[in-house]
Amino acid sequence: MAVSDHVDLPKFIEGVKRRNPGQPEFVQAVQEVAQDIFEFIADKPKYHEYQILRRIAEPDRVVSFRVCWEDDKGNIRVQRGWRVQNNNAIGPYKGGIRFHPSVTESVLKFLAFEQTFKNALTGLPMGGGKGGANFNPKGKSDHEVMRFCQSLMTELYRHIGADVDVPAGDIGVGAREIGYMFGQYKRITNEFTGVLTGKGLEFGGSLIRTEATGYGCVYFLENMLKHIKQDVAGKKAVISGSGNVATHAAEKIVQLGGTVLTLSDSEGFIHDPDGFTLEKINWVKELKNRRRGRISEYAKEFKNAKFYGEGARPWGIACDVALPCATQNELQAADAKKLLANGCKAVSEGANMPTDLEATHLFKEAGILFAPGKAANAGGVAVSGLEMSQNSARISWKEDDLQKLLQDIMRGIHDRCAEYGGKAGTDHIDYVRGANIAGFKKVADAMLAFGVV
Ligand code: NDP
Ligand code: 2IT
Repeated sequence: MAVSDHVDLPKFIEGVKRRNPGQPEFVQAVQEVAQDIFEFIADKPKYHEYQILRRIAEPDRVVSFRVCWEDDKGNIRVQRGWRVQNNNAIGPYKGGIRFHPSVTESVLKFLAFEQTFKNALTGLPMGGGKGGANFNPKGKSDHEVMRFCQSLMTELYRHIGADVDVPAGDIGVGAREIGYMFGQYKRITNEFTGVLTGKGLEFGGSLIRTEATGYGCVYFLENMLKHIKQDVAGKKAVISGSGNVATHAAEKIVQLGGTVLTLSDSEGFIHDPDGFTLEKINWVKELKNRRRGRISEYAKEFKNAKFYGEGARPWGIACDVALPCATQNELQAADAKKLLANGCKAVSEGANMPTDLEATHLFKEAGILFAPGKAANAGGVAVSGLEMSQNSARISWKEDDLQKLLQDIMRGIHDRCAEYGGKAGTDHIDYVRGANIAGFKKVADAMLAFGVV
């Protein structure tokens, strides 16, 4: 076999940009990983010779399809759906489905790429994938959402399977949507298998899957703080988002004795100087999940709270820790500067790639604790992996056992990041570097074992 020339980092990035025109999110995600990997493999020629990073940064498969559905007024609507199967070296493709008008092939390719590293970090046998559609569930009736989910699954079913590719939820896809999609899959195939995770408890779902991403993100924060001999109790937290990840992260912060000052949605953020209690967080869950309302309504219910509109983000509120839990690139350089100036000590990413490249560099330079999403939000997919195991064995594990497994997995991820991101002679951990290298190494070694396929 010919040994190809070792490509250097700038040439590699240039190639990624050239091959993926008009896909800035995907290029950004690859760029964030590539520098650390190039340093790691500098003295390991096999990874270069076998073009491992180049191969991970080229999805195994991108399936794109039309999704037609009929709205309540009888209009025919046309959406675009995708499933990106990035890499299945260590297990079946696994990753969520996102419904949001901003979904593009670039966004799903970035998410599937990140998912490959994240899933490897969990220690469970799961490859990386992601899917979605440019469908906006806001303002749609239950029946419209049902018809959309059924139409999407009528195409998607042929590309997935319990041992092939196992989707789950993400932005805009929660218990309701998973129920509709699972029902349609079961109807078409006449099979009851663990083809989706995040299912209802009545039909094969796992306890604590709903809470797992937000809780896991706070457990990761707790592990980082422990490393510098601090804890969550007494810390003031600023959180963005008000969906699944944000509300459960908020709940865990409060349970551990911290104070949550903010939550947000795409229209703006709420600052509650009294702090969000567990009762108030339950009120937000009810608002978002059942009434499908807007976070601005919180200020009408709780009079001390103030709503900042026009898409304002919460990063200017003084805090000890920040948890971005809404969406990609929601925390930029100016926001990072505000957080640092206000004395923020730690950032734990509940969302995927919420901090852009410039802001990431500012956090790294400042030397604060900074946990990238692929490590900090891996609790969700980890419990999805446990849901798959339970489905295969046709059993349901107890809540206490699952809670402990989640905590153990998050500690394991922290320690894997520390192993590869530690700096000799100091106790500083570069969690971004650690997560990138630990995730890469597992996938890369499996790929080496398979040869050129
Ligand atoms: P939800 O749909 O439950 O909530 C999303 C929240 O983020 C909402 O408050 C939403 O506001 C806000 N949001 C979405 N898009 C934007 C935007 N463009 N600008 C500002 N705010 C926005 O999703 P999740 O909580 O499940 O997901 C949040 C993040 O966590 C995503 O990055 C997702 O990929 C990541 N994640 C989720 C996991 C899971 O298990 N669910 C696992 C790991 C990561 P609005 O209602 O106005 O749209
Ligand atoms: O980004 C993610 O890790 C998720 N949306 C969860 C994926 C999963 O398969 O549970």
